[in-house]
Amino acid sequence: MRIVTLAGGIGGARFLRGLKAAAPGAEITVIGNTGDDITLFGLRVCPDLDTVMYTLGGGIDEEQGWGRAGEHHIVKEELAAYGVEPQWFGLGDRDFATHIVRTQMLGAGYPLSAVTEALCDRWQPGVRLIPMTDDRTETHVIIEDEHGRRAVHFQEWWVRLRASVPAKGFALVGAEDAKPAPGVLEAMHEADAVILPPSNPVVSIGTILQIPGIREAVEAKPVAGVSPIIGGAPVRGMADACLSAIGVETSAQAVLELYGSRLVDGWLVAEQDAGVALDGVRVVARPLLMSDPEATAAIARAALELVK
Ligand code: GDP
Ligand code: FO1
Ligand code: CA
Ligand code: CA
Repeated sequence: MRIVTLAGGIGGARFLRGLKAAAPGAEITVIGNTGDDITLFGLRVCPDLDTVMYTLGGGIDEEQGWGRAGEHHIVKEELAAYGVEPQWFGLGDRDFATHIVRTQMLGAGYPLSAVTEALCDRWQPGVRLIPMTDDRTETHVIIEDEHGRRAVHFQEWWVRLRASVPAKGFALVGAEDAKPAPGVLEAMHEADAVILPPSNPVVSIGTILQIPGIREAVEAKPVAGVSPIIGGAPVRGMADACLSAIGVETSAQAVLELYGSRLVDGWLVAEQDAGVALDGVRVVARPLLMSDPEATAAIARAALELVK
């Protein structure tokens, strides 16, 4: 079976571990979100790609959900001693190496998709990980504070401001001219099914769907989605702040309506959200907490059932 998934960071990566266990023979292609990407200290950082790569490759800091296990922060301390900004983004020493390799390869002219493949040679994630696009696209957040109405990089809003300043909207800068990375549409066309993990519907899945051509390719396939919202709240993170910014309620029902029946054919909700319904969509209620490998594999199996 050929499966394509669209994935953000933590929610996507954890689900993918379950999917690998649930479908051991399947060929899994992951279209990764690059809207979170940022250049810091001259280095290109791709948080969601790295979260997927480290999680599936066994290098993730399990507790934190992002960054490397066994991390040190000497470089960060030294940069701070020079007073170099930003100091609100915590890059670890091991993680720095990834960004150095990536930046060096990008500088030599390799596209991000080739760089990601090279990084995955080391991590062997067991899936094909492709960035949604090789073109530079970044999510910016429109906020209004004492400095007036302005746009800040997604990471500044998410990490520095902790989404404490309400977002008025999101803009994927560079989206209109971006093309899906090589392999994205091909994988989509060859796919038997597409699964949307419980990634952030706005700044992970929603971002990937903004790359011209991707939404149409997904719509053409049997698609099952897993709700990231359980009982009216995100399981972790600040997806509620993202949903309110685009005028969508934080509920499994509202996220299903946001995706719509043109995009998804099946929707997995938590047991306390049984009752969620939309014409043309098969809704199934199951335990949706990815609390351990078995529970996560069971979620993935249930998602696969919806597209069988
Ligand atoms: P990020 O890029 O690191 O924010 O990660 P994703 O976009 O891939 O996923 C974030 C979403 O995962 C959040 O909205 C969470 O609600 C959701 N999530 C995290 N853990 C779980 C879980 O155990 N079950 C479900 N259903 N959703 C989860
Ligand atoms: N998240 C934080 O909350 N604080 C950080 O300092 C931070 C650093 C960081 C470094 C590398 C990386 O791959 C991810 C990192 N994250 C950090 C997570 C990341 O900003 C967010 O989880 C996602 O981009 C939001 O989806
Ligand atoms: Ca993300
Ligand atoms: Ca469809």
